[in-house]
Order: sequence, then structure tokens, then C-alpha cells
Amino acid sequence: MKKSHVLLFSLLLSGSTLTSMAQGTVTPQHLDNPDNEPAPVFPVPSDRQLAWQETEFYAFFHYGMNTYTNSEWGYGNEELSQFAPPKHPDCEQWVQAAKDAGMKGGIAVVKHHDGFCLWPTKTTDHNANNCGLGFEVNVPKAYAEASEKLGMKYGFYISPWDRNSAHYGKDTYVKEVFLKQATELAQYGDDQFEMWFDGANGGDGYYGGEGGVRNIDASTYYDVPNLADSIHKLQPNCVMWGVGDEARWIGNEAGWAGTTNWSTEYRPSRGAGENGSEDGWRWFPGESDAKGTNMGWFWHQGESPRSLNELFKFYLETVGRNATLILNFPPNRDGVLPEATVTRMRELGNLLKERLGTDLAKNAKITVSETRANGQNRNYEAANLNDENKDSYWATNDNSKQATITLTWDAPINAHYVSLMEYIKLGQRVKSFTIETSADGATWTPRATNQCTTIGYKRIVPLNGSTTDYGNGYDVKAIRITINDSKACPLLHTISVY
Ligand code: FUL
Repeated sequence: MKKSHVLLFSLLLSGSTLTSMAQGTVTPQHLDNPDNEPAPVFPVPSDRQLAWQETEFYAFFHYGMNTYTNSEWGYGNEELSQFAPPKHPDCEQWVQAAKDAGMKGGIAVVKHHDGFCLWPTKTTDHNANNCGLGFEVNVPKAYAEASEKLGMKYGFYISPWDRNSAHYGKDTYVKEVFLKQATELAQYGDDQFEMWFDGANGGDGYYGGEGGVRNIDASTYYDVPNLADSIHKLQPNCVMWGVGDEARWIGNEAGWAGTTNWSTEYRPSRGAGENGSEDGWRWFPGESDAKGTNMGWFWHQGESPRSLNELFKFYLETVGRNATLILNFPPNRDGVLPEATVTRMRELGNLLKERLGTDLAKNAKITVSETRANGQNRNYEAANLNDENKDSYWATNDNSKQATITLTWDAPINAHYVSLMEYIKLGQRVKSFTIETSADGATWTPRATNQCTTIGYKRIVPLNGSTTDYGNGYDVKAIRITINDSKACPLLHTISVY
């Protein structure tokens, strides 16, 4: 900086300090930070990742050629005439069931590894519109329209691996087939929230009749930068899952994330991602994909939905552990979800409402050990924790990494769960916390010990430590949350008690 600039800068600085002194205000008046906002802890999520995370719980619908051939991975040589729905698949029924299950959206599979496409694509003849059905098949169109009508988020699964295409494994596949298909799909609806790019890449297949094994290097082959650009131009809020590298695979397909789960990561997309990495250099939040039924991803004769208790456990161990949950329910050969599935999904929605629908923290008085100094247009008070505004938050001053938050009720409440949400816009911070309950407001009992590490976007802690046994809850007058350690001053925007 030139000497004259330094002088001007210090004059400005002292000017502003003088102003605040003259006005007698106790609020720090930083030139560059009038609201006294905490500095971010990097990495932080993009706007797209933030909006995606709020989807929390959504459906997966595996439907396609496999539905009719009783398989999970078609080879790519299936006869087109095998695909035989009696009428256009009833996407609105799927989306309605997802809504009734308490989900906020869903992903429809429109091309699986067999390369069979469920829309009138220009890229291949291996598609549902060459099956002689007598009606047009356009699942992405019908699915996006149904979702928009019912106020649900939507997106599509398009398999990068294509066992039908003669081009697979060559450059022409990426340029002439895959990128074009993804771009075609990006035209459906105005606001897709996620595109699912599966990790299964290469192996044997029909490959236009040539057969054999084709291997690719997934980290370079799919030209992800170009793919991402093309999709984001049309769908700016669309997170590119998996191969697209904007959200990570939790890695077990069994409906659970670690009790410690960072949304930050330094490792690549593949493999176990249940915990993330505390020192990760990029924001790479976890999504858990799981089957809601007892057989495959696709529909099979004789399948049944998982028990309500199992599904609720999945929810607590994913959404309740800073991951999203994409739960699969396969439509059958009539292109509809079977009755038993629809019923179970509705039961799940009801159970979620019953157990996590009434937030008792709304009527609590909240006190905290420390409150960050107010800014001009922002305060960091405890009341922000139960004000239903996700953009207001409680914070401590910069140098405090520990704090306590106490909720008290005039009359005792019966509590099963405590839910905490960090203000992740400024990074994930909390490393360890404790929850205690008190029946009389004087003596305290620690709950769910050894589980309370990270928080992240959302953490739901069962007070009895169990994700399977609902129990009788605890009659309490007060609940105390102690943040024991944090990367920087902790920022929470919501506390809920159920
Ligand atoms: C896997 C695929 O190979 C399965 O068939 C299924 O689509 C699942 C969700 O992802 O990797």
C-alpha cells in the first residue's frame, strides 16, 4: 500500500471509531463488518448445496426395463417389446405417495445401466418410444409436472454407465450420448434439485453387439466440468450427485450415517463416506441411499415394504445425523406403486408427524452462557434459536468455543428427541456437545452420552440413545446443551425438542 493510502485508511478508521464513541454506542462499529458477523470457517456450502440440504428426505423411484425382466442390472440387449406398461406410468401417484411419506421431493430413474431411456431422446433408439406401445412415454416430463403440481422437488437418475451403447468407453459416448442425454433431461421442469450420477462404471455389456468388457477412468472420462456447466446453465440449483462431485455417497446403502458426520471431505467420491472428514478442504455433504422394500432397487414379485420401525430408524440415522435420505420405493409393472407400499409410506409420514411434528422448544425459555455482541442490523440472541427463522442465529463471541444453552418450561414436558441445527452457511463447527435433562431444574442427568459429537445442518439426538426404541420419553422441566468444543465460535440457528 502507498504511504498516502495508508494515511487515508487510518483516518477513515479513526473517523468511524470516533463516530461510535461520540454516539456513546457499545456496539462494535467495524468498517468492514458492521453486523459483527462471525468469519466463515471454510469450506462453506454453495447456495446450491445449501438448498439441496434442505430437501432432507426424498424418494427414489427405480422403474424401467428391469421392472419387466425381473432384473437389477440389465445387460443392454433387452428386447424393446419386453417393456410393456399398460398405460403411461402414473408419476403423480408416485409423487403423492412421497408427499404423504413426509418427503420433500424425489428422484426418478430414467436411464439405468442397461441404457434404456424413458423419454423421447434423440441420442438412442433404445428407448421406451420404440416399443410399439401406442402412446408416448416421457417419464421426466410427467414426473416434473406432477412434482410441480404437488409442490415437491424433483430430479433424475441417469446412469453414466451404458451397457447398450456401442460408444461406451470411447470419447464419442461422452460427447454424443451422455452429455446430450443429461442436457435433454435438464430441460424438464424449471427447478431440478439433484441429478444422480451413479458410481457403477464399466464392466461387461452388450455394447451395440460387440460385447466384452469396457473399463473407464471415472475421474476423467465423463468430462464433469463440461457436464456441470451444461446442466447448471439450465438448472442452477441442480446438485450433481456422485460422479458430478457436489454431494457424496454415504457409502453403505443401508440407511445410516455416522454419529460423527462432517460435511467436509478431502477424499474422492468413492467408498465409505459415513463420517466425512473434519479437516476436509471442500464442502461435500453426504446422501444416504437406501431401499424402502425388502428386495431390489427395482420391483420384484413378492416384495414387501420394510417395517415402519426400520424406516423410522433410517430417518433418524441419516436426516438426524447431518445426511440426506433418499429412500427407494419401486413402481410395479403397471407403472404404479403397489398398495402395500403406498400404505407404508403414508404410515411413515404419519409417524414422522406424530414423533417429530410438535416442537416443544417453541414454548421454552432459552438462556445462554454467552451472547455475541450485537451488530447494526443483526443480533445473536438466544431467542433466535426458537423463532422459526433459519436466517437468524445464536452465536458466541469469536474467542469462545464452549457455551451452554438451557431451555426451561413452566410446566414439565415429556421429551424424546433434541434436534440441533448449525448455521452452516458459515461452515460446520461443533465437534462435541453434551445434552442433560432435569426433572426439577436443579439436578442434571446426561443423555445419549458418546453420541454427541458433530451437529452440522441437522442433528436429532434420541435422549434414550436409541434409534429403534421410542421409549416413554423423559418428563423434564429443563434441558441443557453444552457445546464442549468447536472449530470456532459456535453458531446455531434452531433447537427443537420433541
Ligand atoms: C447402484 C446401482 O448399481 C444400483 O443398481 C442402484 O441404481 C443404486 C441406487 O446405485 O450403484
